[in-house]
Amino acid sequence: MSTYAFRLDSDCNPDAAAHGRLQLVLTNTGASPVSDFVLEVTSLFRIKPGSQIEGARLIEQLSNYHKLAPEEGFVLAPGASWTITATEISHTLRHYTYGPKSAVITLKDGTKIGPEITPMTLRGERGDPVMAAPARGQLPSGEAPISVIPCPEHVDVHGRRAVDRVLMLESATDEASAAFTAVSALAERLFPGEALFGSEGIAITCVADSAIREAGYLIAFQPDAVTLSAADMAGFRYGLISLAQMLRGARQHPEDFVFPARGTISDAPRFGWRGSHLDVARQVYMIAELKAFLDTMAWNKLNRFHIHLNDDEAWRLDIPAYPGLAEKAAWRGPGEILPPLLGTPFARHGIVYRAADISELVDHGLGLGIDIVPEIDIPGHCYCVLQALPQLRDPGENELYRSIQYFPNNALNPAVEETYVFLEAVIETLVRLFPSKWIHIGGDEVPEEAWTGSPRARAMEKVEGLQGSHQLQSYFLKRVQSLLARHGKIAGAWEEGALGGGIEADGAYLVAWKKSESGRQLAEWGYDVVLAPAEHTYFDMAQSADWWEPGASWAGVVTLEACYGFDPAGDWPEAARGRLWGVQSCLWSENLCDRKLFDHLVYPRLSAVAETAWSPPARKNYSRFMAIQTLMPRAGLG
Ligand code: TNX
Repeated sequence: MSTYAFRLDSDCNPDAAAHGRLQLVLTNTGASPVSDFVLEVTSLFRIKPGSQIEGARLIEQLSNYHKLAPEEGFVLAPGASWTITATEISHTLRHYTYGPKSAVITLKDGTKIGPEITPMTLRGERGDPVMAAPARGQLPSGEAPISVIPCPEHVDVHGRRAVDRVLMLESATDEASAAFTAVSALAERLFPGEALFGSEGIAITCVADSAIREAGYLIAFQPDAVTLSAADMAGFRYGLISLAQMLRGARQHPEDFVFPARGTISDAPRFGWRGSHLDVARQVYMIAELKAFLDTMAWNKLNRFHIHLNDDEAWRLDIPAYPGLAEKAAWRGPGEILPPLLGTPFARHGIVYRAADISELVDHGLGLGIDIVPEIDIPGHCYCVLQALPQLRDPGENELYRSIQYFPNNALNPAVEETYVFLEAVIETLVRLFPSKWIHIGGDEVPEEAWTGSPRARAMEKVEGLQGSHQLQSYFLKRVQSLLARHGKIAGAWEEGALGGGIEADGAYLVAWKKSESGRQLAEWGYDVVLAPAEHTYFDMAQSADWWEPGASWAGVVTLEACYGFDPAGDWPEAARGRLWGVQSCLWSENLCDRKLFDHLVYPRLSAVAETAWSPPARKNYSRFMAIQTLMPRAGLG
């Protein structure tokens, strides 16, 4: 019997061509020669469609899925290698994570063999991926000796109490007791066995005080008593989290931190919107993983989870009125409407979120004070939607356009009426499942040439007096916004939602992601704004320029210090400041087929964004942050 085995190596030489030279080297590590085979590979690079490739023919491609075959008659003998060289690639490859992520070789009899894939090298040099967490720094002198992130607004504490005891509720309002139950359960999930809360120990008296600001709290320490005052459930929750953070810090690093015996902490968030976005379309996330992430958000006092539910590469939410949609578009694999992409194994792979899954997630969030803000990304990023529901295309469309990720004709068409029937059904489902006041409708990265080949779109331009893709998009987003308004919902969109006349500012908010300055511009145009500038808050960006640091870097590298150093609205005029709702991070999941990267990319940058969103700018101090960040939880995925 023959035995087949292969290894797929890859290398990048950035100096050899405009975007570098990419080499794929398939070595036959088995005992039999092979011929007439094909190689399928997914990655984060994309070879330009129609470009010259040395050593191979590109016989099929969709975005980062490539099907390659050797020249006719080529035989790959045992021990020999087949080299493919491409010099026209989509973008400069800057980290090993841009390389092949999944692959399969199909022999002429149909046998499929998965090769061993080695991390992509730089100019032939091997290395080890960087996965180390940042080291703990020393607490700078003059800083209050408490281990609370985000840093509280006012701290004036003295002395220390013994910390071999747990936090216990002495007396409380109903709200405070509910907060105590939720925070103790959270602490037990995040730090099992650490015994932070219990029924006998440091007594906490909870007092309702309507004079305290929304979500704020006041802690008064005495040698044998702690009083926690707040006006609402969120305030009690955050006060209890701060107390638990102090207890942990004082236990683990008594040389720097105390659980105070006297004094006060008074605290309230700078912004009402303290968010994290996660792309659950590019990869498969189980509900349990999302809940674990929410737990870490809550410990950082973050309160908005923006869940990106669809993209070109998948549609995750079951829409009962369109049962075929998720059934088809949530799955990638051979013979599916989507091939494997971004590391998907060469077998059917995906996940559908049904009503019960969403309820579980929403309830988990509500218990932690986190609103789940769903995003349906339209009209762009809809390749798989249009594959699953081809009736949403203009049958007369006669021109090819590609998105930045190389998906062909991937935007819902504003001039196809059934689009709105479909979106009404989607919105009906979203409204039923997500209690959030906000529904995000995407609006990003629609190719400028979208719809130029659509006779219906051209006719609509005439009838409605519109011109070009931006104005068509504005028409489309406004119509969807009015569907949302009927349900009393506010529409969110990425900053491109302002193009071509834009979405109505009333009943909308925009997420500024391109540059720190773009948010200011939007605010001056009258939009409410959430800031998520890629150069500070995109966790998919690598943390150094090192090839072996995982991530992308189209927006540059986002070191922990650059992330922490983000100064929202620092130079905004007063009038624009009033439009700033807050700050959020974004994690796009292209690289997260390897779930082990999750913690490395997210933590402690999550805590850095949380401190920016919560603390007064004058209170921020990177050295103090570095001394505390190692105490913050990680989701532990993968
Ligand atoms: C841009 S940011 C996108 C996403 C990609 C991301 C990768 C935004 C609104 N759109 O489609 O995943 O870059 O960093």
